Amino acid sequence: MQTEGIQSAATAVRVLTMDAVQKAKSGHPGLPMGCAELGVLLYGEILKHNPRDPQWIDRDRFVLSAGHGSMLLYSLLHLAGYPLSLEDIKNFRQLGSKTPGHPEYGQTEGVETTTGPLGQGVANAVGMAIAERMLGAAFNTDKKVIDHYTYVLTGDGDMMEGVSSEASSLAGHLGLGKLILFYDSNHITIEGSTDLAFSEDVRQRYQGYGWQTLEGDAYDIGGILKLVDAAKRESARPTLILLHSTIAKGSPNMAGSHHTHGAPLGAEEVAATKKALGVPDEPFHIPEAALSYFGSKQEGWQQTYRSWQELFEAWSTENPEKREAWDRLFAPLDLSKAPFPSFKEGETMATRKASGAVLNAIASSIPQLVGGSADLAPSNNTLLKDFGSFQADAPEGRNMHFGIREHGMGGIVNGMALHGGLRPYCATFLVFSDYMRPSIRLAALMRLPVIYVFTHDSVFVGEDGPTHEPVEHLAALRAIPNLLVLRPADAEETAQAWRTALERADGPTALALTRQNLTVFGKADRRWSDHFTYGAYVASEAASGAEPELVIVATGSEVNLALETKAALGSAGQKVRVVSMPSRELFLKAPEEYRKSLIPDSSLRVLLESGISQGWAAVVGKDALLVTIDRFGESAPAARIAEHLGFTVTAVAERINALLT
Ligand SMILES: Cc1ncc(C[n+]2csc(CCOP(=O)(O)OP(=O)(O)O)c2C)c(N)n1
Repeated sequence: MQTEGIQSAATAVRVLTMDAVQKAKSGHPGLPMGCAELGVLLYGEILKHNPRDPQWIDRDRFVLSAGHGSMLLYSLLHLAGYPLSLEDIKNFRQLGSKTPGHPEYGQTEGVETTTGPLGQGVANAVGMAIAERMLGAAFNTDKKVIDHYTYVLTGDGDMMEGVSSEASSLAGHLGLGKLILFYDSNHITIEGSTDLAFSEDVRQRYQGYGWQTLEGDAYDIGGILKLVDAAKRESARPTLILLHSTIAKGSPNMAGSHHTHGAPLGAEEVAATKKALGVPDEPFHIPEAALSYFGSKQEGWQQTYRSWQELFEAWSTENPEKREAWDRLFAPLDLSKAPFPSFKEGETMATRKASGAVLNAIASSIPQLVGGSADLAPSNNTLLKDFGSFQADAPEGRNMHFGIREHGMGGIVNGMALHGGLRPYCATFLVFSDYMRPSIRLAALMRLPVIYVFTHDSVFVGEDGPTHEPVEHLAALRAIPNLLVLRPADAEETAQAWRTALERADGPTALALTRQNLTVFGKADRRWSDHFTYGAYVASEAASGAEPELVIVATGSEVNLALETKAALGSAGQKVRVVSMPSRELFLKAPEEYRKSLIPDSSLRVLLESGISQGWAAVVGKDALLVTIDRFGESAPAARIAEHLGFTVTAVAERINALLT
């Protein structure tokens, strides 16, 4: 082992970190300095990776869950030879740089996921390890073309956040033996010592989850490698390696202090630290031995990489069918052969049920589609009936059982999507989307094409009452940039919504689906499915030739209500156009000409949605009549709630008549 080279590289990590943070006048030097040796061991000795091909599918994954320690990752990517220059390091935290404050997926090659919101990285890593297990089961023969580990580095903060507990609990249940978590236990967080708020026995907790747990010293190089060997030998359980460490190790006067967590050390202390480390007091100085250490690794990495490619070629020759399946899996999704079901006009069906029918019809033709629910599959209709459950002893299953862990589920599906080769979906009641909102936001930020099946999408859930009745959730989800929210109005629109979600490659989609039955309606616009991409279309036209005097814009279940109301208006209904708007975001992005033709400025406008009114003025104008629900729901049968809140044909017709006369 090249102890001297490793030590020197750790010094380089400390220097780059101190100087980058000092130059940016902000950042977190503590963790990178405290974990420098571990970081060097990961990138130099432990990870199977190739800096010349950061996308290599069979690389080990490394997730820096403690994303505030981003300089650890950037220093190592630079030293190991990833395309991240010293200039990039000098631009730490600057606009448009490859070295943003917290690692951002898609900005920097070698960054596997966006981290910073603590705990999320743990859930991402669990998702990556699940993906590895699934794909290994699908493709491996005696030649293991998918055979890699997922490593994650966490701090006290990650260990405190609930999302990591949810995900770790599931990882233990699933026996993810190729998941290895390092816990940088430095007993320091922002406010001071962890004694202030964190006194549990983390090892015992993880033992309770069914993990192997190990413990060591963050500066015992040989010891760490032995612990990793032990972790790798354990194939039936994930492993937690608790490492005792000192925040800002190397700083003579500030090591161990919470003041090093999130602020530059200051020029004087940087100079003192460099002196103590025995390096010249020059900014961004990298010792020669550090460079030659990583330089000496390149040949081995390339050899391992070439061996995998040879293995892959041999496997392809021996298993042409598997190879074909592989190529299909990693190619952009082709829906041309997916047998989307059709539905009959007049048929009544809840959109959650239609969604289940769509999923089951297309699942065989889209092998990358995997997912499940947070214990609500029978209600969410998300079970793939022809495929088994994914479990420790059934890695070929395509149905995930996330348990009642919405937040963990959100982070895990992000990890599955990040891994590559899978198109994951997950499900719960719309009202509980709040429980997973931080992960949804990250999926949107990372542009991951995850699909959320959110059922029971309104107060018409009924008897379960206001705790289970979403009112603000559609608006809250629409507020997340790059999240596409689709609220289909009948079974046909539901199929189109699934198609739209699957065609989307650069961001997540939330499907808001009903518990209650809706009638499949005849669509006035024959090109409605094309116009779905514009977010809205004419569901029912005003009497031919006439400019509509009034336009009712409705979403989801309220389109049925709008159509029935129009019918009930009698001859006055002739002046009314009904627009179905499955997506407000898509409509707002549609060409202005289309928007104006659908909702002419000259028409009276009514908006019908069983949710809060926030955001609708931008679509229908400030003077429109908003039939919305700007309060919590009630516990009662759905029909009674509809009456109570004015969501009946009679009540809506009355308000519209008042407008028309
Ligand atoms: C969800 C979330 N809450 C709060 C923060 C703000 N925050 C960033 S680091 C940190 C303390 C983390 O302490 P620890 O994990 O021990 O890191 P260390 O001090 O060792 O660097 C906090 C509260 C965050 N990034 N994410």
